[in-house]
Amino acid sequence: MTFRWFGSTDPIPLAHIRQIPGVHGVVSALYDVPVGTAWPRERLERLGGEIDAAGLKLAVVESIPVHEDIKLGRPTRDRLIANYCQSIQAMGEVGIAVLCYNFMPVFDWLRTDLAMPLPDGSTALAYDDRALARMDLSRGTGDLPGWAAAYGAGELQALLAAYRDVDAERLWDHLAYFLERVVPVAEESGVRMAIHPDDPPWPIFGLPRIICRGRDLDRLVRLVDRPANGVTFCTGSLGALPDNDLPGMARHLGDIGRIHFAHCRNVRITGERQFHETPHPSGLGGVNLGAVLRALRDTGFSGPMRPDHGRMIWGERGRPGYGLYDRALGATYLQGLWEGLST
Ligand code: DNO
Repeated sequence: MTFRWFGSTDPIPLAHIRQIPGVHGVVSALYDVPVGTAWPRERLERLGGEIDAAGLKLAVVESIPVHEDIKLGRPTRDRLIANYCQSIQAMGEVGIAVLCYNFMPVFDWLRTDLAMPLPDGSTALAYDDRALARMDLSRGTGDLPGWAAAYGAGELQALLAAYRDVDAERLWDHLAYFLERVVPVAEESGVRMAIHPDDPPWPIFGLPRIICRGRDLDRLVRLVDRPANGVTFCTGSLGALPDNDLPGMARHLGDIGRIHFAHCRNVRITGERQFHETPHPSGLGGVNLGAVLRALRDTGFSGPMRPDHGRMIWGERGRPGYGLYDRALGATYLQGLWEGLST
């Protein structure tokens, strides 16, 4: 079992993560290396050393962000892909076996409400496509909830304009171009690539999103049909689409050995392109985590797993979705399920 840690700026110290029963691995990244630059091996070593000193192990890098020029297929992509390969080689040298990344244009995961009150007095992340339509992008990403806000107004408008020429099929071409070059390097370096599904799993702001459904994950693994080209099975992202049969998808991808990382959380769909996050247990949301874990176990999954977003409970304040308490409850719940399946 692993737990995400945002490095020295994370309000949760490694010492607290160490006290969550059964959590031995940490999922982290070098957050201050500019996107597109190769990650220095010494920096990764230092991060790994800090985590080792806390009695844990750096198990997964999440993420090395993919530069927009690669997703746009611009001529600069070759240099950027070479840098990406260097970062993967550095991971291999330091002994980190899994890389979680995504191929979402401009925005990573996105919510329209970071603190939706639930009846029990906790708050959760929520998404509603109608609220998204009211969001104002004219001032850049500064006001948007969710992740490292990155673009000023002019820069964002220019990027959105550049994507007008990139529809879903072109984005697939650009993903294939990237993976054809990166997967062989990952394979040689002993690193498994695990693409994160798009979250939410549909186009936003007119930008294509292509990793949303079972058939997309199938197409992804076939783009470069090598064991190192796999997925992060994120139950929350995929679970926001009612026609995604998560246990079936997990079974299929697990059978062919392409699930390299599992993100486990739960969501409740409340309308068309509208959902909110819930506590992890199956009975409290729309995702049957018991059935997903059963599929993972039946197909021999042995990779890292982490509890994904939690609610804010017990008065905790912190990084939306990434508080300590509810994720720790998730970690123990998931281990209970797993133990139940193993006995
Ligand atoms: C959200 C995360 C994502 C994920 C990236 C992977 O909480 O699961 O931001 O880290 O999409 O590249």
